[in-house]
Amino acid sequence: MSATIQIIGVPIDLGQAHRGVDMGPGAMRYAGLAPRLAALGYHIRDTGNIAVPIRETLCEERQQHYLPAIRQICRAAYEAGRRAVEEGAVPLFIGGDHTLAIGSIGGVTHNAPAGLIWIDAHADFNTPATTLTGNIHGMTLAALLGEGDQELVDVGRPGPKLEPADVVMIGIRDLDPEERTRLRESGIMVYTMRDIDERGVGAVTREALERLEHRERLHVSLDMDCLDPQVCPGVGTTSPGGLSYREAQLLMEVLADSERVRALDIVEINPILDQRNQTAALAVELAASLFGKRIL
Ligand code: 6HN
Ligand code: MN
Ligand code: MN
Ligand code: MN
Repeated sequence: MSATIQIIGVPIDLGQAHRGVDMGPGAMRYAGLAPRLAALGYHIRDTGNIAVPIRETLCEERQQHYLPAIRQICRAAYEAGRRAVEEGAVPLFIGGDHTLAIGSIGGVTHNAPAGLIWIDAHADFNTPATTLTGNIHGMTLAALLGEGDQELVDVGRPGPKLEPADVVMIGIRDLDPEERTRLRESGIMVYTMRDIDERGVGAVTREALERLEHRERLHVSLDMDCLDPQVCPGVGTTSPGGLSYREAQLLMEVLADSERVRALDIVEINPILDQRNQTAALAVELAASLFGKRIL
Protein backbone atom coordinates (compact mmCIF):
# COMPACT_ATOMS: atom_id res chain seq x y z
CA MET A 1 0.00 0.00 0.00
CA SER A 2 1.49 3.35 -1.00
CA ALA A 3 1.02 6.52 1.03
CA THR A 4 -1.57 8.99 -0.19
CA ILE A 5 -0.79 12.66 -0.71
CA GLN A 6 -3.91 14.80 -0.82
CA ILE A 7 -3.55 18.03 -2.79
CA ILE A 8 -5.71 20.83 -1.38
CA GLY A 9 -5.73 24.07 -3.39
CA VAL A 10 -6.35 27.29 -1.48
CA PRO A 11 -6.36 30.16 -4.02
CA ILE A 12 -6.48 32.89 -1.41
CA ASP A 13 -5.07 36.33 -2.28
CA LEU A 14 -6.80 38.31 0.47
CA GLY A 15 -3.93 38.30 2.96
CA GLN A 16 -1.71 40.63 0.95
CA ALA A 17 -1.79 43.37 -1.64
CA HIS A 18 -0.42 41.94 -4.90
CA ARG A 19 -2.80 40.52 -7.42
CA GLY A 20 -2.09 37.07 -8.83
CA VAL A 21 -1.35 34.81 -5.84
CA ASP A 22 -4.77 33.26 -6.38
CA MET A 23 -3.35 31.59 -9.50
CA GLY A 24 -0.66 29.71 -7.56
CA PRO A 25 -2.55 26.41 -7.33
CA GLY A 26 -3.11 26.35 -11.11
CA ALA A 27 0.54 27.19 -11.75
CA MET A 28 1.74 24.29 -9.60
CA ARG A 29 -0.71 21.86 -11.19
CA TYR A 30 0.42 22.98 -14.69
CA ALA A 31 4.02 22.51 -13.60
CA GLY A 32 3.23 18.83 -13.02
CA LEU A 33 2.88 18.55 -9.26
CA ALA A 34 0.69 15.43 -9.24
CA PRO A 35 2.60 13.35 -11.83
CA ARG A 36 5.93 14.35 -10.26
CA LEU A 37 4.86 12.98 -6.87
CA ALA A 38 3.10 9.98 -8.39
CA ALA A 39 6.40 9.04 -10.04
CA LEU A 40 7.89 8.72 -6.55
CA GLY A 41 5.35 6.01 -5.78
CA TYR A 42 2.65 7.98 -3.98
CA HIS A 43 -1.03 7.72 -4.55
CA ILE A 44 -2.17 11.27 -5.36
CA ARG A 45 -5.64 12.52 -4.52
CA ASP A 46 -6.33 16.05 -5.78
CA THR A 47 -9.50 17.30 -4.10
CA GLY A 48 -9.50 20.57 -6.04
CA ASN A 49 -9.63 24.08 -4.64
CA ILE A 50 -11.33 25.44 -1.55
CA ALA A 51 -13.85 28.11 -2.57
CA VAL A 52 -12.40 31.60 -2.24
CA PRO A 53 -14.46 34.68 -3.03
CA ILE A 54 -13.11 37.02 -5.70
CA ARG A 55 -11.55 40.10 -4.14
CA GLU A 56 -13.67 42.50 -6.20
CA THR A 57 -16.82 41.08 -4.61
CA LEU A 58 -15.63 41.93 -1.08
CA CYS A 59 -15.43 45.75 -1.20
CA GLU A 60 -17.13 46.07 2.18
CA GLU A 61 -14.37 43.98 3.82
CA ARG A 62 -11.49 46.04 2.45
CA GLN A 63 -11.20 48.22 5.56
CA GLN A 64 -10.84 45.07 7.68
CA HIS A 65 -8.18 43.66 5.36
CA TYR A 66 -10.67 40.89 4.43
CA LEU A 67 -10.58 39.37 7.90
CA PRO A 68 -14.08 37.82 7.73
CA ALA A 69 -13.39 36.07 4.42
CA ILE A 70 -9.92 34.95 5.49
CA ARG A 71 -11.39 33.42 8.63
CA GLN A 72 -14.00 31.56 6.60
CA ILE A 73 -11.44 30.19 4.12
CA CYS A 74 -9.05 29.17 6.89
CA ARG A 75 -11.87 27.32 8.58
CA ALA A 76 -12.46 25.34 5.37
CA ALA A 77 -8.71 24.64 5.07
CA TYR A 78 -8.75 23.48 8.69
CA GLU A 79 -11.53 20.99 8.04
CA ALA A 80 -9.85 19.72 4.87
CA GLY A 81 -6.56 19.20 6.70
CA ARG A 82 -8.18 17.54 9.66
CA ARG A 83 -10.09 15.13 7.42
CA ALA A 84 -7.04 14.29 5.30
CA VAL A 85 -5.06 13.37 8.42
CA GLU A 86 -7.95 11.34 9.84
CA GLU A 87 -8.07 9.41 6.56
CA GLY A 88 -4.37 8.65 6.81
CA ALA A 89 -3.30 10.95 3.96
CA VAL A 90 -0.55 13.56 3.88
CA PRO A 91 -2.17 16.93 3.12
CA LEU A 92 -0.32 19.15 0.63
CA PHE A 93 -1.81 22.65 0.71
CA ILE A 94 -1.03 24.75 -2.34
CA GLY A 95 -1.63 28.50 -2.13
CA GLY A 96 -2.46 31.16 -2.24
CA ASP A 97 -0.92 33.44 0.32
CA HIS A 98 0.45 32.42 3.71
CA THR A 99 -2.78 33.14 5.62
CA LEU A 100 -3.95 29.66 4.57
CA ALA A 101 -1.53 28.19 7.13
CA ILE A 102 -3.78 29.43 9.93
CA GLY A 103 -6.21 26.76 8.75
CA SER A 104 -3.83 24.11 7.46
CA ILE A 105 -1.67 23.88 10.58
CA GLY A 106 -4.72 24.09 12.82
CA GLY A 107 -6.36 21.17 11.01
CA VAL A 108 -3.21 19.04 10.99
CA THR A 109 -2.87 19.48 14.78
CA HIS A 110 -6.56 18.83 15.49
CA ASN A 111 -6.13 15.32 16.87
CA ALA A 112 -2.46 15.34 17.82
CA PRO A 113 0.28 17.97 18.11
CA ALA A 114 2.93 18.46 15.45
CA GLY A 115 6.19 20.35 15.16
CA LEU A 116 6.31 23.17 12.63
CA ILE A 117 9.21 23.96 10.32
CA TRP A 118 8.57 27.49 9.02
CA ILE A 119 10.68 28.28 5.96
CA ASP A 120 10.29 31.91 4.94
CA ALA A 121 12.16 35.20 4.45
CA HIS A 122 9.65 36.58 6.95
CA ALA A 123 8.41 35.51 10.36
CA ASP A 124 4.75 36.47 9.74
CA PHE A 125 4.77 37.32 13.44
CA ASN A 126 2.99 40.69 13.39
CA THR A 127 -0.19 41.50 15.24
CA PRO A 128 -2.64 44.27 14.36
CA ALA A 129 -0.68 46.37 16.89
CA THR A 130 2.73 45.91 15.21
CA THR A 131 1.96 45.55 11.49
CA LEU A 132 3.10 48.27 9.10
CA THR A 133 0.97 47.04 6.19
CA GLY A 134 -2.17 45.64 7.80
CA ASN A 135 -1.72 42.57 5.56
CA ILE A 136 -2.90 39.48 7.38
CA HIS A 137 -0.37 37.13 5.72
CA GLY A 138 2.18 38.93 7.92
CA MET A 139 0.28 37.78 11.04
CA THR A 140 -0.18 34.04 10.37
CA LEU A 141 2.27 32.60 12.85
CA ALA A 142 1.27 35.03 15.59
CA ALA A 143 -2.34 33.88 15.21
CA LEU A 144 -1.29 30.21 15.41
CA LEU A 145 0.46 30.96 18.71
CA GLY A 146 -2.62 32.68 20.09
CA GLU A 147 -1.84 36.36 19.47
CA GLY A 148 -3.63 39.05 17.51
CA ASP A 149 -7.20 38.95 16.23
CA GLN A 150 -9.21 36.48 18.31
CA GLU A 151 -11.27 35.47 15.25
CA LEU A 152 -8.08 34.18 13.65
CA VAL A 153 -6.74 32.61 16.84
CA ASP A 154 -9.98 30.66 17.23
CA VAL A 155 -10.23 29.25 13.69
CA GLY A 156 -11.23 25.58 13.84
CA ARG A 157 -10.91 25.26 17.61
CA PRO A 158 -10.47 27.90 20.29
CA GLY A 159 -7.02 29.01 21.35
CA PRO A 160 -3.40 28.59 20.24
CA LYS A 161 -2.53 25.70 17.93
CA LEU A 162 1.20 25.60 18.73
CA GLU A 163 3.62 26.26 21.57
CA PRO A 164 6.73 28.36 20.82
CA ALA A 165 8.85 25.23 21.46
CA ASP A 166 6.96 23.47 18.63
CA VAL A 167 8.21 25.98 16.02
CA VAL A 168 11.53 26.35 14.23
CA MET A 169 12.09 29.03 11.59
CA ILE A 170 14.60 28.80 8.75
CA GLY A 171 15.63 31.41 6.17
CA ILE A 172 14.50 34.54 8.03
CA ARG A 173 15.98 37.85 6.85
CA ASP A 174 13.24 40.49 6.77
CA LEU A 175 11.47 41.56 9.98
CA ASP A 176 9.52 44.69 10.86
CA PRO A 177 10.91 46.54 13.92
CA GLU A 178 8.26 45.62 16.48
CA GLU A 179 7.79 42.17 14.92
CA ARG A 180 11.48 41.60 15.56
CA THR A 181 11.12 42.50 19.24
CA ARG A 182 8.15 40.16 19.56
CA LEU A 183 10.06 37.34 17.89
CA ARG A 184 13.15 37.79 20.08
CA GLU A 185 10.95 37.55 23.17
CA SER A 186 8.86 34.62 21.90
CA GLY A 187 11.20 31.72 22.65
CA ILE A 188 10.91 30.45 19.07
CA MET A 189 14.11 28.99 17.61
CA VAL A 190 15.05 31.11 14.59
CA TYR A 191 17.71 30.22 12.03
CA THR A 192 18.36 33.37 10.02
CA MET A 193 20.13 33.61 6.67
CA ARG A 194 23.25 34.50 8.62
CA ASP A 195 23.13 31.17 10.43
CA ILE A 196 22.81 29.44 7.06
CA ASP A 197 25.71 31.47 5.60
CA GLU A 198 27.95 30.62 8.54
CA ARG A 199 27.02 27.02 9.26
CA GLY A 200 25.48 25.70 6.07
CA VAL A 201 21.89 24.71 5.50
CA GLY A 202 22.51 21.01 6.14
CA ALA A 203 23.81 21.54 9.68
CA VAL A 204 21.09 24.08 10.43
CA THR A 205 18.33 21.76 9.23
CA ARG A 206 19.64 18.78 11.20
CA GLU A 207 19.74 20.93 14.33
CA ALA A 208 16.20 22.17 13.62
CA LEU A 209 15.01 18.56 13.51
CA GLU A 210 16.67 17.90 16.86
CA ARG A 211 14.94 20.94 18.36
CA LEU A 212 11.62 19.36 17.43
CA GLU A 213 12.53 15.92 18.72
CA HIS A 214 9.60 16.03 21.18
CA ARG A 215 7.21 16.02 18.19
CA GLU A 216 7.19 12.91 16.04
CA ARG A 217 5.01 14.47 13.29
CA LEU A 218 6.18 17.54 11.41
CA HIS A 219 4.33 20.12 9.34
CA VAL A 220 6.49 22.04 6.85
CA SER A 221 5.29 25.49 5.80
CA LEU A 222 7.23 26.60 2.74
CA ASP A 223 6.91 30.24 1.72
CA MET A 224 8.57 30.43 -1.69
CA ASP A 225 9.98 33.87 -0.89
CA CYS A 226 12.55 32.04 1.27
CA LEU A 227 14.43 31.54 -1.99
CA ASP A 228 16.54 34.20 -3.57
CA PRO A 229 14.52 36.32 -6.04
CA GLN A 230 17.07 35.49 -8.75
CA VAL A 231 15.92 31.86 -8.79
CA CYS A 232 12.41 32.55 -7.60
CA PRO A 233 11.01 35.78 -9.07
CA GLY A 234 7.35 34.77 -8.89
CA VAL A 235 6.50 35.87 -5.35
CA GLY A 236 4.86 39.03 -4.05
CA THR A 237 7.20 39.99 -1.22
CA THR A 238 10.71 39.41 -2.55
CA SER A 239 13.67 39.80 -0.26
CA PRO A 240 17.28 39.68 -1.51
CA GLY A 241 19.87 37.33 -0.05
CA GLY A 242 17.74 34.21 0.05
CA LEU A 243 18.35 30.50 -0.34
CA SER A 244 19.99 29.30 -3.53
CA TYR A 245 18.44 26.55 -5.63
CA ARG A 246 20.70 23.90 -4.09
CA GLU A 247 20.36 25.21 -0.54
CA ALA A 248 16.59 24.89 -0.78
CA GLN A 249 16.91 21.41 -2.25
CA LEU A 250 19.30 20.30 0.48
CA LEU A 251 16.94 21.66 3.12
CA MET A 252 14.15 19.49 1.67
CA GLU A 253 16.43 16.46 1.32
CA VAL A 254 17.51 16.60 4.97
CA LEU A 255 13.89 16.98 6.07
CA ALA A 256 12.97 13.99 3.89
CA ASP A 257 15.67 11.88 5.55
CA SER A 258 13.90 12.36 8.90
CA GLU A 259 10.80 10.54 7.58
CA ARG A 260 8.71 12.68 9.96
CA VAL A 261 7.03 15.10 7.53
CA ARG A 262 3.24 14.59 7.59
CA ALA A 263 1.97 17.82 6.01
CA LEU A 264 3.20 20.57 3.69
CA ASP A 265 2.12 24.08 2.65
CA ILE A 266 3.58 25.71 -0.46
CA VAL A 267 2.55 29.36 -0.52
CA GLU A 268 2.98 32.82 -2.01
CA ILE A 269 3.61 31.88 -5.66
CA ASN A 270 2.51 34.73 -7.92
CA PRO A 271 2.40 33.65 -11.58
CA ILE A 272 1.89 37.25 -12.76
CA LEU A 273 5.31 38.19 -11.41
CA ASP A 274 6.94 34.93 -12.51
CA GLN A 275 9.01 34.14 -15.58
CA ARG A 276 7.74 31.17 -17.60
CA ASN A 277 6.31 29.50 -14.50
CA GLN A 278 9.80 28.82 -13.14
CA THR A 279 8.79 29.49 -9.52
CA ALA A 280 5.99 26.93 -9.70
CA ALA A 281 8.32 24.45 -11.43
CA LEU A 282 10.85 24.95 -8.64
CA ALA A 283 8.11 24.43 -6.04
CA VAL A 284 7.27 21.10 -7.66
CA GLU A 285 10.92 20.01 -7.53
CA LEU A 286 11.17 21.04 -3.86
CA ALA A 287 8.02 19.07 -3.04
CA ALA A 288 9.52 16.05 -4.82
CA SER A 289 12.70 16.34 -2.73
CA LEU A 290 10.71 16.70 0.47
CA PHE A 291 8.77 13.55 -0.40
CA GLY A 292 11.87 11.49 -1.01
CA LYS A 293 13.24 12.14 -4.51
CA ARG A 294 16.86 10.99 -4.56
CA ILE A 295 19.64 12.11 -6.84
CA LEU A 296 21.21 8.65 -6.80
N1 6HN B 1 4.62 36.60 3.79
N2 6HN B 1 6.33 41.80 7.43
C1 6HN B 1 5.59 42.21 6.26
C2 6HN B 1 4.14 42.49 6.64
O1 6HN B 1 3.41 43.00 5.79
O2 6HN B 1 3.75 42.20 7.75
C3 6HN B 1 5.71 41.17 5.15
C4 6HN B 1 4.95 39.93 5.41
C5 6HN B 1 5.19 38.88 4.36
C6 6HN B 1 4.28 37.71 4.58
O3 6HN B 1 5.52 36.67 2.96
O4 6HN B 1 3.92 35.53 3.91
MN1 MN C 1 5.14 33.89 4.80
MN1 MN D 1 7.49 35.48 3.21
MN1 MN E 1 -5.70 49.23 7.72
